[in-house]
Amino acid sequence: MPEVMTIGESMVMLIANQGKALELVSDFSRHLAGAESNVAIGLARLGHQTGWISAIGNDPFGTYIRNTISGEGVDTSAITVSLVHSTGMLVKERNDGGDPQVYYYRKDSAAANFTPEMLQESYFENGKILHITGIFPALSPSSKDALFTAIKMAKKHGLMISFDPNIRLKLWTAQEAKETLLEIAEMSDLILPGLHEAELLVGTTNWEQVSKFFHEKGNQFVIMKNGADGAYYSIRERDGSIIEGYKNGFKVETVVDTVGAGDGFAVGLLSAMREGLSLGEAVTRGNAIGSMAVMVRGDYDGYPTREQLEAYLAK
Ligand code: KDG
Repeated sequence: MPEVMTIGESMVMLIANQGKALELVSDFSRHLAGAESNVAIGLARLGHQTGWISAIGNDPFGTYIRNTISGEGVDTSAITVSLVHSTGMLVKERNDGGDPQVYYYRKDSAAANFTPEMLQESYFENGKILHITGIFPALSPSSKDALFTAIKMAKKHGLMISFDPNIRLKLWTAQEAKETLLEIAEMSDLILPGLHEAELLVGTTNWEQVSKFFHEKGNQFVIMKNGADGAYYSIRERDGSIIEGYKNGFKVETVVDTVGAGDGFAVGLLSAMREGLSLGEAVTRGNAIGSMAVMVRGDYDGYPTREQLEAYLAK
């Protein structure tokens, strides 16, 4: 049974091979996208046992997604195959060095029709961490219900809840996002917003105010990602004392595509925490894998194996 599990939607991602307006592009490469499966894949590459809970369509893209994720060593036994709804899709423009525009074709997808009844509580029995993001609850009322049910099941079995808000304003309004994500934050042990996400959720990027806000909501660990520059971190100990710090980011010569960097950060952070490293060391590993992710085009193509990570850190 997996030690770290995630729940979310993965999609076939078509990335433009030509750097021009998407309506003029005729050549695309096929990849896999999905914040939560990115994290499961990254952790599996580092030797951790991971599982991905989701629904896919009974179609070739669904088969591609399942085969790719299980081929990376992630447990896919908790996937539901829908006979009614299709696998979602994402098209991404080519924008070298920047944040590319993405277009979703995922409304009413199999994952958007995921219901709480598709969860098996026994799957959480021997787990240690449930990693979730703010994307899945934005898909539909039933995926939101399922996410809340998964959190409750995981908490019942003592799993740590790790929460990346991953705000996607193409899926819901800022107000809807804020309301739901703050509810999820209250149920989480660890929260890792980016700077802009902290601003939307807390109304400020002031680190002291952000960490205080989430500690008061019950988060033991608060990490605020500051993009290529690094990340703040804070732990609230049982006696109420706070340990905090900042770790600088890694310098990258050429940024190819920033998508997947935040999930790479989560891979580094969670893997190191599972291996007993301090939170500061875990944040450094998060920064390292985040920087490896931006050097390549696919979301997770740059995530390292253990040997690659060690070689990168040694440089
Ligand atoms: O974090 C990377 C994701 O944004 C990307 O893989 C697509 O999951 C995705 C989404 O829903 O935006």
